[in-house]
Formats: sequence, C-alpha cells, structure tokens
Amino acid sequence: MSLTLVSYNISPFVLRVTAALNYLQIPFEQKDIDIINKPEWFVKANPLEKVPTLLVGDKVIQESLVILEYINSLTPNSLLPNDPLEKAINRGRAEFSNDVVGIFLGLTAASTEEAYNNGLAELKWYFDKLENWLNQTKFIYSDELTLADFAYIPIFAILQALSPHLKVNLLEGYPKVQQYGTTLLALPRVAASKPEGYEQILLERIKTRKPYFLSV
Ligand SMILES: N[C@@H](CCC(=O)N[C@@H](CS)C(=O)NCC(=O)O)C(=O)O
Repeated sequence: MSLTLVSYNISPFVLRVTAALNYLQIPFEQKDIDIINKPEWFVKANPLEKVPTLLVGDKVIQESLVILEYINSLTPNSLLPNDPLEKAINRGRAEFSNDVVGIFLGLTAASTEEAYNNGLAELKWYFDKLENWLNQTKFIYSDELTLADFAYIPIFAILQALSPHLKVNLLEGYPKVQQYGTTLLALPRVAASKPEGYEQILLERIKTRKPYFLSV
C-alpha cells in the first residue's frame, strides 16, 4: 500500500513521523502544503486540516502518535512492547512529549519577560520529570529505543536549531535529557529527516512572533 505523508516544513509533529519512516526505512511520498492556504484536496481528505496526515491508499490517518503506531505495524521489528499494559505505558510516555512540545513552543513565542520566565519555569518542571525517567533508563521507556522516543525528537531538533540564539542553556542541570537529545538526533537517518534549511526557516518563522528570547 502506498504511503503519502501530507506535511508542512517545520511542523514538529511531522518531524516525528518523517524521522520514524526514515529510521525504519519505509518508503513514502511527502507532499508539503501551505498551512495558511490549505489546498482544497487536503481539506477534503482531512476535514480536521492538520498535518501530519498520512494517506494510505484511499484511507486517511491523522494524529502523529497514531501515525507512528501504524508505521510501526508495517515493520517486522516492532518498536513497541507486545504486552498490552507495557504498550499502554509506552504510549503514555509518548503522550507526555505533547505537553513538553506545547510548553516549549509557547516559550519560543513568549513576547514579554514575564511570559518567558513563566514558560521557563513550566518547562523546567517537565525537564525534571524527564531527567528522573532518564536516570533510570537510557531511552524514555527502556534501555532500548522504542516508538515513544520518536515523539521527543522534535523537541531536541528545535532546541538544537535555537541554541545559538538562546542566552541560557535550557538543558543546563539536565545532563540525562541533554544526552538523550544527542542520542536521538544521532539515530540513523533522523538528522536527514529535517527539511533542507530547517534551522533558518524555523528561526525566521519564530522571529515573526517577536519573541522575548531573541530580544535579550
Ligand atoms: N495533535 C496533532 C497536532 C498536529 C498539529 O497541530 N499540526 C499543525 C502544524 S504543526 C497544523 O496542522 N496546523 C494547522 C491548523 O491548525 O490549521 C498531531 O500530533 O498530529
């Protein structure tokens, strides 16, 4: 069955999926769309209008974490535990990354010092939890790479892109989180999953929001 991934160049949710598809060496076609002026065929295919959207023949899958699970089902070497309970725990770890992505994106958009400091405090709360998990296991669920880890890749890709422009090291005091990010970005074919010019495009897009972190 042919796979078409409808995407948008700097979407963190899309990057989860392209990283997994490439890592697992699953062939797919990628169709970038203009997210502001969405094409009619896309709105028709996915009335919820979000990317990533995976077109599988004439079927449509949305939600990056659900798409990850489908992709995983296509490979002989599953990245998920077999046991339903463990699978659910793994999924919970993946879901946790959604909050981290949201807080992190909010921080990069914060336009005042107060909003930035609040965002930073919130992000540190999440990093504390991650550091605790990663003190116990190399990856987010176990010592082996699992599907949940792909959900975290965009956080580190964005951090890496923005770090030259940040006055503070957001990962200071979180050595395990830092190591985890380095490990994830070094996975085979993951770095190449970022679109060409990713760092520059991301920075330009963030600049349009006139964020506080770029003004100090
Ligand atoms: N929970 C969704 C979030 C997807 C999402 O918010 N995608 C954004 C791009 S980063 C989008 O499609 N926005 C278009 C819109 O809201 O109109 C997922 O994990 O796939």
